[in-house]
Amino acid sequence: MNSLPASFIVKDDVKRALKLDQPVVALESTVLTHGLPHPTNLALGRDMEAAVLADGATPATIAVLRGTIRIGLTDEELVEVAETSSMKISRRDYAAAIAKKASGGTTVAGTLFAADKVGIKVFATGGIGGVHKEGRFDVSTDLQALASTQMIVVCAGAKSILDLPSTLEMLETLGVPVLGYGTDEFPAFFSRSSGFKTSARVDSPQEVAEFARAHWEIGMSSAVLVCQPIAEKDEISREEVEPIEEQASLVAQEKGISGQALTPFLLQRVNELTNGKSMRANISFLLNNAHLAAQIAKAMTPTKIKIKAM
Ligand code: PSU
Ligand code: MN
Repeated sequence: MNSLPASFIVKDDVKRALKLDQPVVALESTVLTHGLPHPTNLALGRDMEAAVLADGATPATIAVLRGTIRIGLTDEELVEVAETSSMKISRRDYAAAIAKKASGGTTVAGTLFAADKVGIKVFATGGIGGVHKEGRFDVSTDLQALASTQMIVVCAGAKSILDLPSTLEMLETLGVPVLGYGTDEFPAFFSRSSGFKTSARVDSPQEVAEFARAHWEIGMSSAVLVCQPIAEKDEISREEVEPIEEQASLVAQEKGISGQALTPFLLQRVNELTNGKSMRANISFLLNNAHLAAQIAKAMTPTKIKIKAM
């Protein structure tokens, strides 16, 4: 952290925890700026931080505020992100945000970049981006970021609005291990099952930590993707959600929605068509993932290995 660029601001408690080798969990903020409406987004942001704290780790929500990259937010700053941020910031967008002194939520790829810069090793999100189904070539930079960042990423699978088999193939191509947490199956965001297999299975935070150490000790430079299925009580069955997702996808294509706007549009449309059920599901697994990430961060400390890039 010594040679951190001037545009980074690390919150004091995060700095201290990292210095003392205590568990820290990074949290993304695109889900706050583009995934959920106000004030649900603010409540979720606070609840995810509380979930991390409750399980013994320091939360570091990452966002860009008025041109500076923030690692860890005060409650006031969290309010600012939830109320006023406008940009969706992935890796290509940082410089634009800094130059314009703009604010925004960081995507999985954006958060991976900033968290890695300060030495955070565990990150919780809802679902990663991947290969889209609509129209021409649209592959989330999340996949490229996962291929090149040594981070444990806890998610509920890839967003089910995506082409899941192609997303899994891409993850394999890029050398990213996909672990099922307590399952052999790749979870599908709103549903516990997808019909596709993970590359390995783990059943405890300790097992995840052992896996990550083995992966990085031999010199692998990719992330370890931990996929925890949504809780049974909040699950939406594939039979129920798939036709709705197809409908949302058709509308997106009719309206010519593409690029960065596509994922937020699809998620919002699915939420309307499920009368808010998909948003409740989303919140449920985001919180569960924050809890699990904190437990994994604890299992990862003290950091026993020197983690080197390839
Ligand atoms: N998961 C959610 N809601 C979201 C996202 C994920 O439940 O809004 C965000 C993540 O930040 C992810 C991004 O990185 O959507 C992917 O966007 P794209 O497909 O444009 O790369
Ligand atoms: Mn895209």
